[in-house]
Amino acid sequence: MCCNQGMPLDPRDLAAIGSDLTRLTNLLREAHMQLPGRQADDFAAERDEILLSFDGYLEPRIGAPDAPIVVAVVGPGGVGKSTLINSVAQEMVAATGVVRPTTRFPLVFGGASQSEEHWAEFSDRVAHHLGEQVSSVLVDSDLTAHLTMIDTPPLEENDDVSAVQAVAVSDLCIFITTPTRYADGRAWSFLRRTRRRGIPILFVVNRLPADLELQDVILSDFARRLHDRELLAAADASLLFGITEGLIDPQNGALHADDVSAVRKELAEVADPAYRSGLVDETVYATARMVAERARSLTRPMAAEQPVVMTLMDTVANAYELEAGVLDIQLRGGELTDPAHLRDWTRACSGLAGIVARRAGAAAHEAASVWSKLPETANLVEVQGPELWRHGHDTTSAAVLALESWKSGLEPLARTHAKPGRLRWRSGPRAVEVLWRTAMSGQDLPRKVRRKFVDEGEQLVATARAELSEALRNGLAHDAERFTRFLGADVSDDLYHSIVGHADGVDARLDGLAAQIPSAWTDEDDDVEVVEDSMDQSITVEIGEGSTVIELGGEQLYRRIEANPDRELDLAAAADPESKS
Ligand SMILES: Nc1nc2c(ncn2[C@@H]2O[C@H](COP(=O)(O)OP(=O)(O)O)[C@@H](O)[C@H]2O)c(=O)[nH]1
Ligand SMILES: [Mg+2]
Repeated sequence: MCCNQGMPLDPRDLAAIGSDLTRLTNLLREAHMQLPGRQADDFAAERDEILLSFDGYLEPRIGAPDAPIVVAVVGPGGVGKSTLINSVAQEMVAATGVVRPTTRFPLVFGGASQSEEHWAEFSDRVAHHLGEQVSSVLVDSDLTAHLTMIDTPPLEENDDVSAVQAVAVSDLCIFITTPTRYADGRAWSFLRRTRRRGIPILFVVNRLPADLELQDVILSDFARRLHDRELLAAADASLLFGITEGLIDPQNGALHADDVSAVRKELAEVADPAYRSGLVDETVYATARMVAERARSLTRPMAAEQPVVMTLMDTVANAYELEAGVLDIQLRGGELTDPAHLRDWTRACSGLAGIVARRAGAAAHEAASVWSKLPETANLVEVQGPELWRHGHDTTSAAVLALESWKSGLEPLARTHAKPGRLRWRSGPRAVEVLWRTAMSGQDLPRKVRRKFVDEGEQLVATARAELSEALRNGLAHDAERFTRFLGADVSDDLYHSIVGHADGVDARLDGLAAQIPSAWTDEDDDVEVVEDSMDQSITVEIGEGSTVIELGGEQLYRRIEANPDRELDLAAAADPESKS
């Protein structure tokens, strides 16, 4: 099956894909939605899944293209995942059983002869992504020297986390099911997710009845369903692997090697160091395509929420600005401070802070009433309850701090406006006392004091008052932050433009390499060309020019299942109703 595979990718090309992806994923790590809620959660989940494709697979695989092939075995409970692994190994590697679930935690099955360095790196990565409860078994055989398999808990357990993570670190996925389980809707969302990972999926139907006609009916029906969901290149039963119900050897929990010869042969081929690069290139290529495509899709909701974020910010800014304007007018008219308070700074300060808090409360009420009517924030206002409708609990103390800091700036200010030699050091504090009262009361400096300052102290008072107004605004701004805190940190336009730019860059590089990738479909599936090769009695089916090759040879049917990496996928697809079963 290895002809038509093209030249393996040059290591420099692989490394170049790796550095393109490093730049893209580093940008992606900063991507987030600003509006809280379900969309933000979905966004974060999608972003993390894309990053997992890179951290869990692309980066280590590109770093070690010659490391053994990793195959994840996934499927519903009790369909024979563990049995398949034992059958491939012809050894009792994984416990099997009818009491479900027998496989509670992922199990990694590798070769004793694999390089220690590789095994250590791989075990670390698997433990990191699949959890510490992963166990591993090393078996010495020709197959496992270059092949690692991961047995996983049943799909319906643990919200499929183990299976998703196992697929995340693998080169190839074997999905196994049975005639009674294949139509089960539960698996579709998982398979769709697996497809979005960009990994080839090999479909196995275990425990088929011996009747060949019946087998064909079952396999054809499954193939049609898979094709309908774009999980299989064609509605063709020969693209699937069937295993006839056989006797299990109680010694090793395995079927006879002959019963699983097609699967074993396929695995031996993909793992063979001479041809391994075909699968590695293909999976790296498709996964990188998916990363670029999904990264680009993620920028859409980020960009789309910007006008909404802007409106929400404006609402808050306007409400608080209105109150700040009122404070300003009252400050100039000297109406902010009760003349009785002017005798004592502490009273004047706390009285003014109280006014700031009341104005903040009015602004909060206004902003909350607008936010409560907008779909993006209605829930938020409800969840936060009465808190958003009035000023924050620390607004008064924040205003006191702002006023104190204003007052402590008055003496240096007074000195900069003093006529030379007219403000002695000793009289500084005295000037401050006069100045804060003057600023708050809306009046002018007393005549005796005016003489000490340039411009009769007019500029000094104007500046002190402007700074007081600024302090009051700061008090309001502190309160307004309670609203803006709900919105995540600003996302710059640059971020999503950069993500799109880098995703396009990855695509452009992949376009240049597509000819070397056996399954890089460039056209729709109808472009099927059959190339006869009578010499070894095999038929090569080529889908699209220089692209997917499915080889059907002699009595043994070698089948290759490829996922089409070129479809548009976005968040809407991820939220497909079928996935909510
Ligand atoms: N007779 C027979 N039993 C099978 C076959 N495949 C699986 N089983 C049995 O089905 C049960 C579940 O298999 P297991 O491999 O543990 O399923 P898993 O949950 O998918 O790992 C075990 O008792 C197996 O021995 C088969 O082809 N023939
Ligand atoms: Mg099992």
